[in-house]
Amino acid sequence: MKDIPITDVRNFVLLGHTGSGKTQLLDAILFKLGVNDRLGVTAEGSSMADYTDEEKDKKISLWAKPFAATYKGAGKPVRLIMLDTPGYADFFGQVVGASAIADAALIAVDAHSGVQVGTTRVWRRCEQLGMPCGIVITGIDRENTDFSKALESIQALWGAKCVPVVLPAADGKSVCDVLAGNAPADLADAAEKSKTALIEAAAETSDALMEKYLGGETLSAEELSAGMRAAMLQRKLIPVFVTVSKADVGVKELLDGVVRFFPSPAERTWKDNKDNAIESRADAPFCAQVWRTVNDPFIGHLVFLRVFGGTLKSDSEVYNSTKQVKERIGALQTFNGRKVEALAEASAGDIIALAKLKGTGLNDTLCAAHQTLEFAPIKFPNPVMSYAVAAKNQGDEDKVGTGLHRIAEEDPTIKLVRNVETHEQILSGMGDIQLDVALKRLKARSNVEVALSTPKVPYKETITARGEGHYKHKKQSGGRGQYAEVYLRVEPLKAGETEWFVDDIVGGAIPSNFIPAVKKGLDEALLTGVLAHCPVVNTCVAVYDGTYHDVDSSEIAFKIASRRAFSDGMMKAKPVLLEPIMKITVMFPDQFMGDITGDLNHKRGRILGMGAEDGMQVITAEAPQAELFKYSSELRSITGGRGSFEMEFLRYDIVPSNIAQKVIAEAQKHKKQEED
Ligand SMILES: Nc1nc2c(ncn2[C@@H]2O[C@H](COP(=O)(O)OP(=O)(O)OP(=O)(O)O)[C@@H](O)[C@H]2O)c(=O)[nH]1
Ligand SMILES: [Mg+2]
Repeated sequence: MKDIPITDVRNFVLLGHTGSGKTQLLDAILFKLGVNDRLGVTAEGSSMADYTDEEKDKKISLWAKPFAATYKGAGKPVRLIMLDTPGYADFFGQVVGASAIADAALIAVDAHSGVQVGTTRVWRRCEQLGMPCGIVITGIDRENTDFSKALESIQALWGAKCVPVVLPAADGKSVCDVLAGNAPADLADAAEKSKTALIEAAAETSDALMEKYLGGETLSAEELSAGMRAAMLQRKLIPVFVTVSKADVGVKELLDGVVRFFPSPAERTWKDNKDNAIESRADAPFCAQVWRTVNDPFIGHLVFLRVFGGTLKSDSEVYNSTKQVKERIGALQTFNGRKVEALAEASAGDIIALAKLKGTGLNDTLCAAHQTLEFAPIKFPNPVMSYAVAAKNQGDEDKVGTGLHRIAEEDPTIKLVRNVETHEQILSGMGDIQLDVALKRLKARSNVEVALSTPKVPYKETITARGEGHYKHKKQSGGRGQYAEVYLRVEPLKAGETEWFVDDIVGGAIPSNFIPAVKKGLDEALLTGVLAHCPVVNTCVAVYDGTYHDVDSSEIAFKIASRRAFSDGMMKAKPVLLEPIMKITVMFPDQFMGDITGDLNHKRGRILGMGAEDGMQVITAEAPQAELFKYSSELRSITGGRGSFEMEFLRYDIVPSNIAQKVIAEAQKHKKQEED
């Protein structure tokens, strides 16, 4: 913004387990800063932040959303850019997007529940990003909660660098600033201890400050402030706040703390994909990245940008360096829930939305004309559960496809892919609630419904030995006949080899003009193996002999002969069925260890490693994909929502013979039904 220098901008993201009070806190802030004229309450559906019908219905946040306000509490105005994120595990993709572009994180911990799996997950994300963090303890007004206990459990996990900068009064109706030196008697000792820890953390950021501190001198307010900010930036200090949002307790002190401790966009170093630091000054060249896109039925395609450097003006032209196209920019908009405001310009730290861009999508970099810098794309998590989707009503297939593609465009953790091997349309995501929301959107927007089913496993086939194959195709029926004979050898492809076809014909036993037809026949044969009609992989075919007929041989005859010769060879080469094996990382509280390992054993899983990390048990294991399509909901029911997991493809492995027999019998039954 024009009148507020970058040093007075603070951009942070709210993170935490679901129900830890992030959105309620944001509503309290928006009310306090006059953005909303009443206090929105998430539980009552009146939140300014959780404003979509789906959010009101589910009473949780579903999207990462930016909010902007000006705070004048500390004298000069400070521009606050705040991002709310969902804590529910299915929507972790939103956390990944928002945290990738925020300057700092404020992690909410509910005093009643303490650190939960969702808290650990966001903590690990912050560690991975080197993100400066603060913590806000919420819910101390609930029965059987104790601020000191919550603080101790946080410090036990994340260390003494988590230092309270405010302390709640015994009645929970006010907080005191530990640096102000006016703590009531019952908090005086605790306040003094925190104050010393803060001063030491500040002093440790520079030799000059340390010397002064050790020499017994008092650090000036500016020195202390600069030191504390540097300590937070280096993740050596994690200021801890406490709020009772609905009662407006600690909210002002939190905002003062954000101004005092959190880095400005000029202090956080951002880099492009070539590791060059971005100049954040308002007069530096403009650069920004798209971290979220929305297909709004009324507004159309919207992109949300985080500005990292320079200034963007409305009605201007910029360069999309990712797609290498120019973009015409109209109005710059900020959203506070439904409330839209037009801005004349935006600079480092700002998050704005742009409508009607021609070719700009998620992760793209926009920059000033003649600039070529690009930001590394944000890496979103892989989907962990899949369904086969089909239109409920015949004739709706196209509408379902386009509608779901538009929904997947808005959420990078939802994917819609046609599996060419199983011929199914596969919808994948992070969990049942996310997919349920997506399908409700589809119904509301496109008025179509879908049927979901467990996807077919994309099995493959291969051989484990050598095999000789032969087929003579000979037909005489009235006019011109058909004739072709092929001899071939199949064997497992050697590791690292990619060339699967060998022409070993000598002396023109098969004339060279028919060799392409022979290869084509094999290409087709490799698409449907001999066991369960699955694609054949890692198999080398050498065609070494054959016969032909001057008149009756044709391309089609050689295609048929080579295809059948291949099947013959493959049958003799000890064929096996292969299935995809996934690697999963499961995180959960200790008490579920037995249930989770038992369940994994039951799923033909193999545990690769286990250990305690950040207060949670973490197991890495591999298991067949066939067993994992529903793991997201199964894990939720085992742990009552207190576990989370990630999944990635590892490799294809041989299916154990007892299971393979069932799959093969099923496939053959299916094929027979199709043929009948
Ligand atoms: N007693 C009490 N209740 C709170 C406090 N903060 C939030 N709540 C309530 O806790 C519930 C969850 O609060 P939200 O702010 O929606 O939680 P959230 O962290 O945004 O949850 P997700 O959006 O799912 O991640 C709501 O019913 C709030 O009214 C608090 O400090 N004290
Ligand atoms: Mg929320």
